Amino acid sequence: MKKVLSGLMMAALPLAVSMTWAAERTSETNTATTTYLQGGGSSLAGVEMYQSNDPKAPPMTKAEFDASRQIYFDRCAGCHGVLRKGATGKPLLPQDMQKLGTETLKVFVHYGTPGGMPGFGTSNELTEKEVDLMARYIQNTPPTPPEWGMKEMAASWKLLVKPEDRPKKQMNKLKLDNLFAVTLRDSGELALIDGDSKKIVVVLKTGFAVHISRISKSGRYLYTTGRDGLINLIDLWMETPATVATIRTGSDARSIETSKYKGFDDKLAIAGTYWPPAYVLMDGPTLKPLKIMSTRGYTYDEQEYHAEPRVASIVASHIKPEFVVNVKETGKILLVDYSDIKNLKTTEVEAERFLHDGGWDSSKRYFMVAANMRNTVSVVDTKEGKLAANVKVGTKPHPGRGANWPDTKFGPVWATGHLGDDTIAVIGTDPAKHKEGAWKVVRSLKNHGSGSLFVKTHPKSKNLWADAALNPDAEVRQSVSVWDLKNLDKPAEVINLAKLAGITEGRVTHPEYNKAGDEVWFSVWGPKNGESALVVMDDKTRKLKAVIKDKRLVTPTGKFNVYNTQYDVY
Ligand code: DHE
Repeated sequence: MKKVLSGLMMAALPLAVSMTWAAERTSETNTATTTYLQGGGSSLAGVEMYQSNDPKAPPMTKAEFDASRQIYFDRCAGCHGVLRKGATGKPLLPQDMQKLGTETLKVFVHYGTPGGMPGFGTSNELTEKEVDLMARYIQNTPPTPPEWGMKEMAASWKLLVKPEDRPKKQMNKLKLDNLFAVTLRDSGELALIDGDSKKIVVVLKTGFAVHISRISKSGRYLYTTGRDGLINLIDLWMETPATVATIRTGSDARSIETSKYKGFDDKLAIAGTYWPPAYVLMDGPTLKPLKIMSTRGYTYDEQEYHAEPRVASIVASHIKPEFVVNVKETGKILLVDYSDIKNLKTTEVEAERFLHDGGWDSSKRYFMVAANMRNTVSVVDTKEGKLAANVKVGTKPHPGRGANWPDTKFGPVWATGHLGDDTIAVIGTDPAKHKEGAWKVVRSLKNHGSGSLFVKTHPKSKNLWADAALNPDAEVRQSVSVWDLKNLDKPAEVINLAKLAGITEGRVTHPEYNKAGDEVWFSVWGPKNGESALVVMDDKTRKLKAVIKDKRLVTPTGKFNVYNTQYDVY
């Protein structure tokens, strides 16, 4: 904390110098990354919380406090944490903020910091009045959002169609394993699109700033989570697929998964929450909440207590009855054995702090997860239940679920792109037959820019695709790179997909293959009130195959092909 404060103090003096310095040094990529980390904003903004009356803090009226709270949860909580204890951003504890004082804090909020905080005043995201509000707000005690226990969860649970009232067989003619679930982020909806005809089957209402979808082991049920913790369970067998159950698992959430070990097909679901920091095990076909486990605890390294270690990615093992639960701030990976949830056994693996997203290696024994603020990919050996390696990669790795292929030189490999640089790190994943390259970066490919969110390939494909969706340059963020996996020494071909879709605004993101592995779909993620599209590329020829445009496709981002998600094909 001392270090943080002295850093802040140094930057604050003299004020005029610091103002120009901060403005000049805040790089555009940093800003884009920070904006991304703020994401859809926290759904906590609307939750009732109580104002403190710390006599040392500058006074605020209730209206001012409520307005600031809303701004804080929309724009700041993603990085600084709900309780302001720090996450990817610095801690903002009232006693330290009071030492800096309102005028200095206004400079930080207005101009940003060299560490990557955007200038909220210079970018016109906040007015002068709002900057002043925020400078005062962070000197006040952080209000604590309400907890969310079994009582609240059970009260929010809606079983809309009981299992016994659901179809006994598939009632529609859809080719379910080539269906795509597409996140329509800003409308809080999910579009189900037929992968063959490219037609929208249905658009379903989901949670706020809906985030990801996962498929049950049988491929019948689709689960999706909103950032407000609302889970929708969708039955794909109904005449028109529809939501059959919902539940609020918390007030801020990102992850959902279902049991995939044999004998547990469609049995259990698990959701992770940012607030309260926890995961909950649910009955798969109904979403009835069964058990809530808090993730509050001590950081793996310094053994300091952390009050809000958020649950980031969760994956289901295919080789054991286990969920792999990644706890961001404490840097712990929990292997949760769900075979007996009354006597829950959990293996706690020390990995690295700031765990975020990740996926399986091709053998599905090793889970590879980005600890983005530590420039590391942590590898867990789920067979042995221990850390296999912490691999140093580039700046802020962000793989999505990553990409696996048999490399011509290094055998099985897995790759991640980076938010903070323009490289793709290729890591060897076969310690048995390719020991030399195992858990090392064996290749570093050059992407067409920094700000990559997702990479993807398919076992049937000879291509690797990467986006650069957060790049500040429009041409770069609207383009993708594609490499020939048989000749990775050859530079990538760069294709502007937004142009192919005839869209001028927006970013291109999240490659996802169809079941056959001969098409790759990208989202052209336009503004909420503007035009968006999905672009389907012929994977073999790398030529445009289709553009899907529809008024209902509002801000499409993630796409989840049923078969590939069901079997973790990537
Ligand atoms: Fe995501 C996955 C968290 C912003 C699109 N995102 C994930 C996962 C986590 C996460 C923990 C892994 C889930 C899992 O596998 O169980 N995302 C966060 C954030 O905390 C963050 C940075 C800020 C926020 O406030 O939400 C954030 N994410 C975004 C976006 O802005 C993106 C680009 C657009 C959107 O729809 O919101 C976005 N995140 C995605 C997608 C995945 C994802 C498409 C799934 C990737 C996959 O292929 O599995």
